[in-house]
Amino acid sequence: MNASHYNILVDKLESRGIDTAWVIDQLKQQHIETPSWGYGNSGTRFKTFAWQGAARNIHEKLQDAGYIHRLTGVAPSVAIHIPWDKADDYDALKEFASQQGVVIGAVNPNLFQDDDYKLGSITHPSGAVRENAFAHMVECCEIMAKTGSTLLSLWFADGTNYAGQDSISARKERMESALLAVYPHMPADARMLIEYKFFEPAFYHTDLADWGMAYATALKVGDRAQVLVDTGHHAQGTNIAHIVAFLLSEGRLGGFHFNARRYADDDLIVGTNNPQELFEIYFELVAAGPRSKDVAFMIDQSHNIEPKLEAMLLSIINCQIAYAKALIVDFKTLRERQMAGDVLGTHMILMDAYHTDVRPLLEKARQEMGVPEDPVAYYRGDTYAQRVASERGVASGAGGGYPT
Ligand code: PSV
Ligand code: MN
Repeated sequence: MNASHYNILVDKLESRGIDTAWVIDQLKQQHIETPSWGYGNSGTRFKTFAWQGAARNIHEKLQDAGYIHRLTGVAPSVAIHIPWDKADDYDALKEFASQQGVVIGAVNPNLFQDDDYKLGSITHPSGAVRENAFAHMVECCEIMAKTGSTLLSLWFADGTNYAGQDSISARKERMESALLAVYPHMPADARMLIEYKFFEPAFYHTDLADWGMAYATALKVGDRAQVLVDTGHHAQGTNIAHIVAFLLSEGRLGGFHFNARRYADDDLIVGTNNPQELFEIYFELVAAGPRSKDVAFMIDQSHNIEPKLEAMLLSIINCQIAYAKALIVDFKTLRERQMAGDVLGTHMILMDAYHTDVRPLLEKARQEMGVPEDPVAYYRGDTYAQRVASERGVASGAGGGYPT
């Protein structure tokens, strides 16, 4: 760590009344969950390029996740997707995860890959298909209990392709009644996260197309039902920070799926083409204070041409940078200028934090956590990736995730 860079930054922050020790402490407590499917091969509908060393099963995914956590200190949990990550013995899986230094995080039922789900899952016109989808969600609640997970993370590919294909209002009612029925199956302390997406794979309407629909549904389902914001699931130009502020104020922001997008649900490395948007989101989270304490921060990305472990590291680091910038906002002066109606003065306070190089703060936090100060440099100098490449070779299938 460059001590003079760090000291100059600390002086600047302290002169504005920002407590650097508090900032470092917050950075050490940051928690970013990585997705099991980000460690396996995945691709687009055109091609999946197999990656040498990509994890082939849940054990290898947990092993990789453990490595990422050792390098960053802030990624101690892993989201799983069922049946991609199905195990015979969940006690053993939990134990294996803990040996890797991680825990099982959100459980994601897969309600989109079976042939039966062509016309939907819990909103399907056929009661028999709806029953199967419901049973799968209950199975996931049981897996939560066995693995110690407290998050049931729900995303539905349900929707229609053509006007008139099915009754939109009937589907809405099917959705609500299924979620109401699943809710009591969750472990007592668990939360249901309801994710929305405005299109894809359905192209006329999606049953939960936006945050408002997910929010209205959560209100009906119960106190522990909340909205999950996937940053790739909005139309161009949507102000995600506003959605975040609104849901936080309502106590219904359950969590995030972070990724970057330019066109559709691109699932690219977090913060690569939207660093300011990511900062604005973190600013709202910090501004909300204790109201954001239970928000689950998860990454949901799929790597097609990029090295998976390095991609995951970059996403985590970009979340750390955005958070650090939000933590150093001079909130006191900001509030004063807001009250004075100083339109550009307020904006400049925010942008000053955004333009600050916060990397010395992160280096300090990493030093105190006992992890490499520069995780990417460490990874590049380490043999882990080569070792797993030679041990695992090239998986023939998608390894859990997306079809080849
Ligand atoms: C859908 O696009 C999604 O964002 C959901 O979260 C799924 O669970 C995930 O991607 C993986 O397919
Ligand atoms: Mn998602």
